[in-house]
Amino acid sequence: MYILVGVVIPALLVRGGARSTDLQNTVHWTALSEELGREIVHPHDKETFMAKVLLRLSYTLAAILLGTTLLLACGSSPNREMSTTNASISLHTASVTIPKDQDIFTPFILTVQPNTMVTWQNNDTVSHTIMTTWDQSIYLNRQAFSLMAAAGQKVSFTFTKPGVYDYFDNTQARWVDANHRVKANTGVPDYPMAMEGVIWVQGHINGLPSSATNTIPNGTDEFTTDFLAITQGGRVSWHNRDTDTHYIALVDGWSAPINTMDIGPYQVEGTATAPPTGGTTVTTFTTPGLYYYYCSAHADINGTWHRAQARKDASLAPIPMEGFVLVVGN
Ligand SMILES: [Cu+2]
Repeated sequence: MYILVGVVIPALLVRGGARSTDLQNTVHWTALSEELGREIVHPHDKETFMAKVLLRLSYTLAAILLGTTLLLACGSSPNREMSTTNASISLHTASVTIPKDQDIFTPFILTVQPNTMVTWQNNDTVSHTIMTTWDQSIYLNRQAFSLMAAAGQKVSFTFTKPGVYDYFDNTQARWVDANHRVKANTGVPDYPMAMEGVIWVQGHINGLPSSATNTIPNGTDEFTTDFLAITQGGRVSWHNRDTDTHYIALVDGWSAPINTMDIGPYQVEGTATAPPTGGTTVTTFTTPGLYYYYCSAHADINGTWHRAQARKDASLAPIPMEGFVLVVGN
C-alpha cells in the first residue's frame, strides 16, 4: 500500500505541476488527497483499491498527455494574440527618472503620444509621490493620478487623453492654492526648484479658444495663469498691471515640439512706464507646440534641468515666474 501511495503521490504532483495556477493546484491536490486518504484509511478490498489507483493513474496520465498536447498545440498562440491586443491598447512607452539625492523629475517636460504608458523610475533612496496638481480643465490634468514610487522601484500610468499634466511630489513640494502653483519645500537639494514635472500628451483637444490673456497682477512677480491653451494661429496677450517691467522669454535647452517657434524675448511694460494700466504684448502662435517661457527679470534658467528658477528677490520665490502655452493644431 505504501508503495502504491509512493507511486500515486508523485504522479499527482506531476499532474499538479501540469496545471497552470497555484490555486488550481491547491484545490485539486486537496480534493484528491482527501479522496485518496479516505480510501487508504478504509481499504475494504485491496484489489478494488488498486484498481481505483490504477484508474486514477490512467486519468492522471491522460490528463498530463492531453494538457501537454493542448499546450504544445496552442500554447503560444493565445499569448501572441494577447500581446497584440495589449499593443493596440498601449502602443507607446516613455519614462521619467527620479535621480538619486536630487528631488527632481527628469525630464521636466515629457512629450508623449496618446496611449502611452509613462514609467517613473525612482533611483532615489527614499520613496516619492507623483500626483497631479489640483487644477483641472479641458486641457489640464484631464486624468488625475496619485502614485507612489518606493525607493529603487518604478510606477506607471497610462495617458489616453491629450493635454498637459502638471504633477509634483507632495513630500518635497506643496500646492499653493492662492497662486495655483507648486512651491518647493525649503531645504530641498535643488531649491528653489520644486519637485514638479509636466507631461504633454499630444493630440487634438476640442473646444480650445483662439485667443487667451495672461495677466501680471500689481505688486507680484507672477503670471496669473500657469497653463494656457489655444488653437494654432491663435494669440496670447500678456498684460502687465504691475509697476515693474516684466519679460516673456523662452526657456532654452528644449527642442521641437517644445518651444517650436522662436518667440520673444518681449518686454511688457508696467504702470511705471506705461501708465495708467500697464502695457500689453501680443504674440501670435502660428506653429503648434508647447511653449515654456519665463520672465528673465525675475527668474534664471537652470542649465542642468532646463528650468526656470526664481530669483531670490522675486515676490513669489521660490515659485518661479514661468508659464506654458499649449498650441494645438486644427
Ligand atoms: Cu518679471
